[in-house]
Amino acid sequence: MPTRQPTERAYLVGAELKRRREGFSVQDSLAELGQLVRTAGADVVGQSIQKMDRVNPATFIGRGKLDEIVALRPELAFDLLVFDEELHPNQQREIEDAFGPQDIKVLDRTALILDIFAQHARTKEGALQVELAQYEYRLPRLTRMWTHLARQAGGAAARGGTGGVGLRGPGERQLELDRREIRTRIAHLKREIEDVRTHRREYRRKRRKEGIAVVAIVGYTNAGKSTLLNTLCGSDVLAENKLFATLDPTTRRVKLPSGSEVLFTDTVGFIQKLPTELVAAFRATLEEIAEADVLLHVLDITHPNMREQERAVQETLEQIGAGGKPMVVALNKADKSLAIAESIKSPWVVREGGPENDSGAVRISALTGAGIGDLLKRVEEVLGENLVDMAVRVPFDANDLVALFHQRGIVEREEYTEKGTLIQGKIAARLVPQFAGYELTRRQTNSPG
Ligand SMILES: Nc1nc2c(ncn2[C@@H]2O[C@H](COP(=O)(O)OP(=O)(O)OP(=O)(O)O)[C@@H](O)[C@H]2O)c(=O)[nH]1
Ligand SMILES: [Mg+2]
Repeated sequence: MPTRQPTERAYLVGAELKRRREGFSVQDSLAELGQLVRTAGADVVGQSIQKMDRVNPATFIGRGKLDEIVALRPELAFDLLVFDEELHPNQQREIEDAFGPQDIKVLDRTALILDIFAQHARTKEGALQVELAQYEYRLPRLTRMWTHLARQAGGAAARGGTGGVGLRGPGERQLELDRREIRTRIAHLKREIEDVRTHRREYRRKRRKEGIAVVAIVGYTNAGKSTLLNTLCGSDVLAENKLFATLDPTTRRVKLPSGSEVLFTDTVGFIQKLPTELVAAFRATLEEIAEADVLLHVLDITHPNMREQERAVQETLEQIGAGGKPMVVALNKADKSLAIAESIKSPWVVREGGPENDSGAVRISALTGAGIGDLLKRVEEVLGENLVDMAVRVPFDANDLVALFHQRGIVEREEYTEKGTLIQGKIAARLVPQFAGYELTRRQTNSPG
């Protein structure tokens, strides 16, 4: 009978730098790291925080602190040492060496996230992107730990077994490949991902031509994005109380209150300290967000770090060039929030009902469906808000544009002239670029009819 590997034990390390950037406190960040560790399948057996002026270039934390942690090992019997910040490959090596001849896996936040991604990728696109990110991360880190542990995992790993936290995914194959081969593999992956991007771009072009608006659901991991998509369209996208439950984008058609249909996409959640290389590797997926018409930002108002999460999402959006997009904010988990309204003293939580404030945030429960009607109205407003009065002359060889105006806009006058079809009416500003070159007049309007 196959025996299950015992659950790996992890010890967490956080650093409190004097010149700390804004956002999560070290404690909150470590708590989140603990959740990542558990999602990856290991237990947390202890943690240390070191206050320091600057990073030690050799071992990241101070030598004395590291020795303290080494001394704790016999008692706590941890297999993993997980740092909340990205480690330089040399630091990782030095830390491993500090444990002498005993094996220890030294991971950082990035490696952990990649590990979870490797477990959760379901589609070819997701798998390709994770593999690329993992090779790029591991290439400069072919340390004793990797080589030794991969050898230990040996045949089992080669047959598809797991090397435990931090070694899942392509890492198991890594030993058989030298650096040069890895580089070849990276180049190959990049080409394949480029194909995915081209395909997605083509698909988006088609959608745009048909005038179908796209709403991208964005938000911190575990905010409730997939639950919301499920409630919106009665689907059953995997929604779990796990970090990064979703990796691959899912797109569904949803009817707005006015009857028009739009597409909602649910995709990978964000997290603080997401390294740029990881964001870059996920470009094909993230472009879906960057090219959406409207972003629907789902916030978990019951999370004590809601504000910090909101900011982390905003920063990532800026990083992928989606910072200035029109946005609707959904204040999610309202069903749970009243009970804890007092404890977190959030201004979002204490007021009841409908649109919440000037920014137009809407309180909802993705789980019970409360507030979803209001939310969709708000989405519709933002999507169609900026109707413009426009007159165009469409040549006969571009008749699909005439059809588009009829399908998506309000045609007030139509005439056939020698040079093409003359149309005057109202249409959503987001569709205007499609008529480039054929426009006669245009002005902003405030009334929808
Ligand atoms: N009480 C309550 N729980 C919710 C609500 N929405 C989502 N949840 C729970 O929150 C957890 C995360 O939900 P998901 O929909 O998987 O979150 P997500 O944003 O898709 O997360 P990732 O895919 O991991 O980024 C699940 O356990 C959901 O049941 C809500 O409105 N109320
Ligand atoms: Mg999800």
